[in-house]
This record gives sequence, C-alpha cells and structure tokens, in this order.
Amino acid sequence: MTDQKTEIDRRSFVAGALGAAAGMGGLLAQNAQAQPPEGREIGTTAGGAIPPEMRRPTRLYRLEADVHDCEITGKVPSDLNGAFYRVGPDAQYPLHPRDIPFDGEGHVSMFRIKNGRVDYKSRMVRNERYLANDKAGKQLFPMYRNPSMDDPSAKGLSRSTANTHIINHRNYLLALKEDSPPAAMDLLTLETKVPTYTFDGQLPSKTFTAHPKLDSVTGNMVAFGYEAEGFGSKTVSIFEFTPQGKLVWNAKVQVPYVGMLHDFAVTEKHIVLYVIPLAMDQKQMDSGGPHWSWDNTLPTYFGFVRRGGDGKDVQFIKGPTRSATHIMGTFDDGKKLFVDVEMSMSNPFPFMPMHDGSRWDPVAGSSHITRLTVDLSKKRPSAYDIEQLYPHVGALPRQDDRYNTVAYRYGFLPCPDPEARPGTGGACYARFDHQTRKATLFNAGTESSLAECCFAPRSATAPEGSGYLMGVATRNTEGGRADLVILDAEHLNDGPVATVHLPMRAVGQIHGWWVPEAQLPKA
Ligand code: V55
Ligand code: FE
Repeated sequence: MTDQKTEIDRRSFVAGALGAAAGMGGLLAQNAQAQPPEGREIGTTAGGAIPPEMRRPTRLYRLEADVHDCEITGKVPSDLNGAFYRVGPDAQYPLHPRDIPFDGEGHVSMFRIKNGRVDYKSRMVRNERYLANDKAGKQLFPMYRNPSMDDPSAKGLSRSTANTHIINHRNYLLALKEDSPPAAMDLLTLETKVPTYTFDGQLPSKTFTAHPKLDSVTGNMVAFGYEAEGFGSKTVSIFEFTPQGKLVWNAKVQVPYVGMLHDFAVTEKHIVLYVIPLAMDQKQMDSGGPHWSWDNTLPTYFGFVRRGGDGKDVQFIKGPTRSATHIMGTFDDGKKLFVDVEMSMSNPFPFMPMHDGSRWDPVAGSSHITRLTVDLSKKRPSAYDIEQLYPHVGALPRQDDRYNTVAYRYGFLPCPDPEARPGTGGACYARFDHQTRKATLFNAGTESSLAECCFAPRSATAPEGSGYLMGVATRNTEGGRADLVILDAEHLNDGPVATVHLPMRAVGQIHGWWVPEAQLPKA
C-alpha cells in the first residue's frame, strides 16, 4: 500500500476488512452476521465505506447458550486446563440508529476446558444498566457514552455496558467498561454477583480501565480510571490492588486534554499514559452523537509517572498526531522506556466521527506494531521516538500476560496475510519474536474471520511464549458459525492442535482472557 493510494485500492482495502478493520473487523465479525444483508450505515465519515463487520447489528441477538461437551476436531492438550473468557457488545434493546459498534450491553462467554473436554457457556452481564433496562422493557441508554440522551429514569445509574474486557480478580470475573466501575461475576456460572463492583468501596475513581495489568513480580493488579472525578474530568487516578483486593497505591495526575485513554503501560518503575486525539466532543454530544471525535489538530502526549509516588513527577511529552490504542508489551532498561503499541497515522475506527467532517481514511487508519521510546537519562525529555517494528497491518496485539510489566520477547497479533493482496490472503495470527524481528503465521483462510487471540502458558513456570494461542474463528460461509481454534504458540504454522466446534455463532468479542485451572474456584 505504499505507492498506489488510489480510490479503488482504498475501497478494496476497506472491503477486505483491512485498514483498522484488520483485527477490529475480526473482533466484531460475529455481530455482522446478525444483520440483514442490506445492513445499515452507522456514522457518516467513511462515505459509505464502513465494512459490514464494522457496523453495529440491526437485529438483537442476546442468545444465552450452554453447550455441554463440545464437538472437537484434533485433541485438546492435556496440559491446557482452565477457562477462556470473552466479552463483547450485544444490545439488550435497540440503541440509537447513529450509535457506534462499541456500544451495547456486555455478553460474556466462556470455553471451560478440562481434561480434554470443552463446555461453552454465555451470559449477559446483569449489571445496573441491564437490570434497569430489563425493568423498563426498553433501552434507557441509547448513545455511546452520552448521558444527555438517557431516559430520565436512568439518571444516577451506572452507565457501564461491561462490554470491553474481562479479568479475574480475587474469586470474581470482572466485566469492564472504561467509563464506569466493573461488574463482578461468578467465574463458573457467569452469574452477576455484584452489579457495580467498587472493590468494597476502595476504588479511588469513578471509572475503571478495560486494560488493567498484572505486576509480573507481585501479581498485584495495576489499573487506572480516566475522567476519574466525573464526566469530562481531566483527572486520571492510577492505583494498585493486591491479589486479595487491598488498595496499596493511588496517585492522581491531570492530562493535557480529555482523549480516549483506552490502555496504558506499566513497567517495574513507571506508568505510561498515552493521550491520543480521539477527544471528548461536547458539541457532538449536545447534538446527540457519541463521546469522541477524531481531532486532527491535536498532538499526542506521551505521559509517564513514577510508580509508588504521589504523581507530582508526571511529565507529558508532546508528539505528532497519531493513534495508539492497545499495548503489546513494555519495559525499561534503566536508561530508556520502551512501549510497543498498535499505531496508526490517524483515526483507526471508521465509525468514530472526524471532528472536521472529513472522510475516514482507511490507509491512515491502519495500524502497525510500533515502538515508542523515551530516554529517561534526560531529566526532561522533549521528544519520544517512533519506530515501526513490522510490516504487518493489524490491531489487538497480545503477549504472554505473565510479562505485562517486565521485558518481553514474544507478541501476538491478528492480521491479514501480510504477503497477499488486500482481501485475498486470509485471516492470520502472527507471533513476533522481537529478538530476531521475525514472524511466524497461522492462516485461517479467506472464508474465516479471526477475533483477538489469547495466550495460555503450558504451566505456571513454562518459559515465555511456551503454551497455546487460542481465538474464535467465525466461518463466514457457514452463516457465521464459530469455532475455537487452539494452536501451539511455538508452532503456529502447523495449524490447530484442536478445533472446538460450536453449533451456532459465538457472541461478539472485543477482548478475551485466560484463567488457568489453579485460579478457578473448585466446582
Ligand atoms: C475500545 C472498545 C470500546 C471502547 C473504547 O479500542 C475502546 C477498543 C467496546 O468498547 O469503549
Ligand atoms: Fe481494548
């Protein structure tokens, strides 16, 4: 895509679910199957070019399923025991026609894997919002993160959809949306136990990120909330809980402007907050639209602050207009701080409005794994370095999550076949070895979409990257029926060691999370 940026190429780029849709397309692909073929346009900025898998479904789904002892091709490895959880939006009642696909109540699913057998279960998150909607028999929260559109009866309730990510903490499965506190569910039954979970009143923020990190040494959960002191607030509250749920650190910092702080990086010594020009847009909300628009005139800010301190040492380094949403991994070597992100030149989401009314650009919106570097030996670094690491176009990077806060070698990414013409090469998972800068691939073929993948170590003490990579494949020629694909993470190109077949579509997925057997309650 370097030399021929013609309109026709841009169209095929989008139609092939490349651009930002590589990865992002896979994650929402299951939803696409719920809509009639004519679909419906969401937003206006892509000029009619929003691919079907990036649109919000027009029909409700909400099918809560139990499939006991799923049909399997191949053999589920005897050392893979635990549960693979996924969550995504699944509107309980119709949302506003102009709403975006990041909205919709959370539907959690679980592949419970034990002794070679797999059970599938899915349940809607029955949090405050769900219960209020259910009581009213209609949607009380029709627009993404815009409370001015809410039904008056919903005032004061948590707006959380709990549709973005899930993580186990204490004996709970926490379902996360970054505008609110989590919902706490039972790890085995998926019953919602605490509709709005505030860590027994300790949560020092009105919000909680969808991307907490686990400290690689202590096992503590490091997390943050932005818009922490209420709607539109510039305060970011950063905090740390022990595995037993005790708050052991909190600091508050102010960001230069309110941009989407979707993910963050945590090293042994630092917290990194990366502010991007997907900025809160009050005017857009006043006219009934969603929370964010992409503002080309804004810079990025690479923010960093010492862990364990009072937050007063925070520094924000101004940088060029870019987008970065997810972190693959991060580390500091004492002198330099490295953060590997999925980075695009502009708005990665075709459904997020452009502030200046321009068209969404699928080429500028496509992301690559990119290393941001800050020289900490300077007292006040004035710039950060940007280096694209690989040619692969993709979103939703992952790592071996035991390495969240320390130096890491391997990363994983859903991406289209990097060697093929757009739209012709099939959906892949790549494994990157940062030491050799080489990638290996699993290609699921052209008739499937792949959701975000997740790594499960072979054992608690296995070397980094030794274990299994799994993810849901949507079979587009079978009405969107889904399979869980399980790969040997060190031999992706050998193809699946096991494929777990569902008889129907799986619910849509934004993110997924692996919980090993030892961290699950005894049945
Ligand atoms: C993302 C997903 C969201 C959201 C903000 O980058 C960012 C993914 C599913 O909701 O609200
Ligand atoms: Fe995310």
